[in-house]
Amino acid sequence: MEAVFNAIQKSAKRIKEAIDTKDVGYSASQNSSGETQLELDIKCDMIIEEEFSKIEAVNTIASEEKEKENILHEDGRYFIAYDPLDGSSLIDVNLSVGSIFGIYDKGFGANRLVAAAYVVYGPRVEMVFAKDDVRLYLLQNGEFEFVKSVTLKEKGKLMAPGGTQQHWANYHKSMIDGFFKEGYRLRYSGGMVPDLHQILLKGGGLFSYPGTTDKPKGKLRRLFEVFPFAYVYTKAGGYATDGKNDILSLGFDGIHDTTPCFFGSKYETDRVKEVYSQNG
Ligand code: AHM
Ligand code: MG
Repeated sequence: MEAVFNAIQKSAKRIKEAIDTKDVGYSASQNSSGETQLELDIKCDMIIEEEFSKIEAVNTIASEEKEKENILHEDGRYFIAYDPLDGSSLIDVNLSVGSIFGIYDKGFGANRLVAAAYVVYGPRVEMVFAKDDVRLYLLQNGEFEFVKSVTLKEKGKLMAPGGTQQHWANYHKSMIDGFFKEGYRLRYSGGMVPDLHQILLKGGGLFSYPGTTDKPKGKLRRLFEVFPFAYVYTKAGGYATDGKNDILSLGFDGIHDTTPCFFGSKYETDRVKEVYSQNG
């Protein structure tokens, strides 16, 4: 695991360099969700693949930017699913983006997660690594330095409501309105990494990306995005649900499968489960 942790750190430093130096242009190819890939996405994907290729313990990788998984070392135990540059369309407007990693043992699946990590490329570069606990690191003078362990409070103050409101279910809208009436403050950038990072570091709240009339299974991908953050939030003392089930109990159909998802502290996620068990 130490080697995987180091490979993530090396990738993050190289990706930061790529973000700082590479011109952003559109490439001709599309990823498997049908979006035009930015050249930078592809570059970041290659960086991570290169770093994991050097680690014998990594059996297979699956990337949001690749249609299929890729076997690296048949005798390795770890299966790693990653989103190399989440929210990459935000680069154009100079908002924060991130990389997300789910580290699975001997095959993919939420119940096989043994660690998860993400990196935020913002005014500073920070990494959160969750295994037994959740640890925050800051990139300083070329090295990631441990800052502190992170835990969520029982109840927070921030609300990050994703998805197109026009397509929200009425009960979802009432639930979100209800939180705002209780005094929650809107904090939503459109990048799940900085949005979830903010809620985690400020002690709690709710990030949601529900199923909508146009996208009943949500937008966010289980293996690359949702399972890793569910692991981080759960280890930090919070919870992640698809509305009814614990995210960490879900299966998946295909590596690009998506799910509605809600991440937060206990108070807010209990409310989600209550509302969604009575509706939908
Ligand atoms: P991406 O992996 O293609 O960058 O998409 C994921 C991002 C998340 O960071 C964010 O929460 C979500 O897409 C926002 O999507 P939208 O603006 O389409 O609702
Ligand atoms: Mg993504």
